[in-house]
This record gives sequence, structure tokens and C-alpha cells, in this order.
Amino acid sequence: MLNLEKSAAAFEEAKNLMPGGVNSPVRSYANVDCNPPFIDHAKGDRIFDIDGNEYIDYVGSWGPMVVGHAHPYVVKALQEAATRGTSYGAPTLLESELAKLVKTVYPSIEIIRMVNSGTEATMSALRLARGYTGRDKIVKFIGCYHGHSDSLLVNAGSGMATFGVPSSPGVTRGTAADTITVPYNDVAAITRVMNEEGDKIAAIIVEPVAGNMGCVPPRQGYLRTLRRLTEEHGALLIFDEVMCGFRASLGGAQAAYGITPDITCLGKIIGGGLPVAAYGGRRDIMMKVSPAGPVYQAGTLSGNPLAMTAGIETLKLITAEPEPGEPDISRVLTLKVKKLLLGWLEKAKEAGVTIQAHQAGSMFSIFFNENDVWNYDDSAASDQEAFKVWFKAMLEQHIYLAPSQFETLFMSSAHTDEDIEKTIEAAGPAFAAVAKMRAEKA
Ligand code: KE4
Repeated sequence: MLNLEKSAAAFEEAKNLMPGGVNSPVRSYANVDCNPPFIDHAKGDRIFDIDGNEYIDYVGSWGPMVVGHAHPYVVKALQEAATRGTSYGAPTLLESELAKLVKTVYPSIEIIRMVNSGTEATMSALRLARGYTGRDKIVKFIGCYHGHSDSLLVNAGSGMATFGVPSSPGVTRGTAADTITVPYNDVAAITRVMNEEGDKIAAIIVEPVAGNMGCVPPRQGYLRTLRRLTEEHGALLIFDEVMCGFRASLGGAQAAYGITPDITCLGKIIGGGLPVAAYGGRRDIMMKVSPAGPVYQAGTLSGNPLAMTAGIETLKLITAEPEPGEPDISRVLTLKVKKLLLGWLEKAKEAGVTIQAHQAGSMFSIFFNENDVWNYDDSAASDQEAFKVWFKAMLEQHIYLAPSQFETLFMSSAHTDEDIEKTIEAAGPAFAAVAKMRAEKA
């Protein structure tokens, strides 16, 4: 048994300080009925809790840590940057440097605005879409999560889905009325909505590779349908690539699937673990944003020099030209995930457990489901009890995974072949524990 005594005590104290003892719900481990390890530090693909337990980490802070924790180049650059001050609230060369780095990878982004969180990026993108089109309604997909702004907490996925709250208290009926939700990967549903309401729709916002119902890629041609429908009806297409950006491929889902959105939201990796997100896109749209245009948006710490520095160093690492004859980092990460999932599939089969294994580049997840998973309902129909047993058995073997069926796992360049092998081996007893639980219930 893992010794989590100090974490348990810390959690009890934290519960008297913060709601549920955490600053973001999914971290509470409420969905897997156990206490969360309190983290002391992390390095590379390893994370260490305050009880001295060491884990192989596939959460990676929910995506940002694509080059691993405490990468020496990132740490060194941050240490130097801190000596020049931590925030100015004034323009700096660093913001332009990160903007240029992002634009080289995302040619659809002609103009970009830095913000501090994915929530802020998507909230601002929707306000911009409404300001640009003069329309009020938006369309989002059930099971897709875009942060916690009111317009988007309507049938949200991620933590919301796990807690089974279809839409959060505090979101007004008026706000929810302007948000239309349809199932993901359902061409007929979105076509019907756009044919009926298209002239009132300011934007469709989508996770082009869903990551908040587990990892669920789009069906063949689905994103092209969204692009066609938005063009036909004069609505904007917003790709929320906060999670799948730099992961579905280096250029995100838009590069992987060859679809150009009007606005892209980014986050996580562009901050390298510090609070950075961004929204950007077509010049004619982005020039509506204050002070260039009338759509207001602002932020005290937007473009913060330390955050920009961490983002710049991280993007420089993942966009670096590989050695001649060597695959680029995206290819390396994709192959690492493939190796891990093939190993897990083998171990599941040996235990007589059927799983679905999904991957999009360096993001991935599995589902305890006899059938494939194409949308939120399919994901929710997976065996959540089996997931809990598997999750806890993996944690006991020092494999640190996302504590929810509706989350996604992340590979980094720091994950070694040896650690991937260890992760595969640990899945054997974990799937056996699932089979045992099912046999006892039968
Ligand atoms: P933040 O406001 O948490 O920085 O980003 C919101 C967001 C927007 N869009 C997508 C596609 C996202 O996945 C997220 C946030 N992702 C979750 C993980 N499912 C963050 C983890 C958490 O909520 O604690």
C-alpha cells in the first residue's frame, strides 16, 4: 500500500482552506474515491509527493509539460528572467517573440492575443465572434470542455461531466439560452441545427480533437463538415486547441486534419507550465479586439515576462530541427504513445478485459468499453467502476494517471523507453484487478 499519510493530513487541512481542498475540482480525486497525493516536486517524467513516493507522470499538469518537468533550459531561462523583474504591465519583446513562434506553427493565426488561461481564451474568442458577426448564439458540443466561462458551462465535459452536473448553478437561463449544444461527431445533428438556426449563430466552438470526454478524435470528414456549415451560414469556426494544440500534431488538429479555423484558442503548452493561453486568427477578425477595435478584452498579467519566457523556451524545444535522419519530436512522442497503448492492449487482452485505446499524437486515453467511443454518451457508458479499480491499481504501482475517465493522458519527450516499459508492466496487475472485481460482482 502506498504511504500517503502526509498527503491525507495535508488534504484535511486544505479542505478548511479551499473548496474541496483544491484549486481545481478534478485534482480532488473525488471521482476515484481516494485521497490525492500532495506533490512536492517533479523532474522529467517523474513526480514526487510529500510522503516521498515517486511516480511516472502521464498527467503532465494536464498537458503543458510536453518536454517534461523542470527542463533545464526552461528553468535556466526562468531564473534569469526573474532577476529582471516578474511583471511590468507593459509591452515587451518577449510577447512578440512568443507570438512569432506560435505563428510559425499556426499559419491560420495572423494576429494573436495572449491571455492567462484557456478559459479566458475561449471566453474572449466567443465575445469576439459575437462582436464580429453581430449574432448572439453559439454552438458547442456535449462533452467538450472549454473552461468555465458562463456561456460554455452548458453540458460541459471534463470535471463537470465527471460530477454529473449538466450545467452549473449560477449560469443564468438567459446565458444558457444563447448556447446550443449538440452531440460531438454527429453530422446530422449539427447540420440540422445550422439549417434551422444558422443565421443566428455567431460561432461553432469545438475541441477539434476532444480531450475532455477522454481522448476522442473527430470522425472522418467531421471537421470539414463544420467548416462547410459555418461558411454556408456566415458563422465563425473556433478551434479550441488549448489541449490538442501541439499534441494532435505540432500544428495541432488544424494541421493534422487540414482544416483552417477562423479563430484558434491555445493554452497549456504555449506557457510551458506557466499561466499562458491565447486566441488568434484572421487579421480582419482579430483587429476587432481592443484597442485596435471595439471588442473589449484586457488582463493585468497577460504576456507576463516569466510566462512568456517559459513558453518561448518550450516552443523552441519542440520546434527545433531534428538531427539529420532523426524523426521530429512530434513523431517521437506519437511512437512512444503507440508503444504504450499496444502494450496496454496486450495486457488487457491477457486479463480478459476489453478496452478501447484512443490516441491523437501525444495525447491518449483508454475506455473500459466493449464498443468504440465516438461521443460523450459513449464515454459515459464505459465501465467507470473498472476505471476506478484500474486507476488505483496503477497509482499503487507508482503510475500517475488522470483520476477521471473523462480526462486525457499526455506523453512527454522526457518519458524514457524504460519508463514506458514499466508502465506497460504495471497494467498487467491493474487489468487483473479489474477482471477480479468483475468476477466478484458477477
Ligand atoms: P484553463 O482555464 O483550465 O487553463 O483551460 C480551460 C480549457 C479550455 N479548453 C480545453 C480544451 C481544455 O481542456 C481546458 C482545460 N483542461 C482541463 C483538463 N481537462 C484542465 C484541468 C483542470 O480543469 O484542472
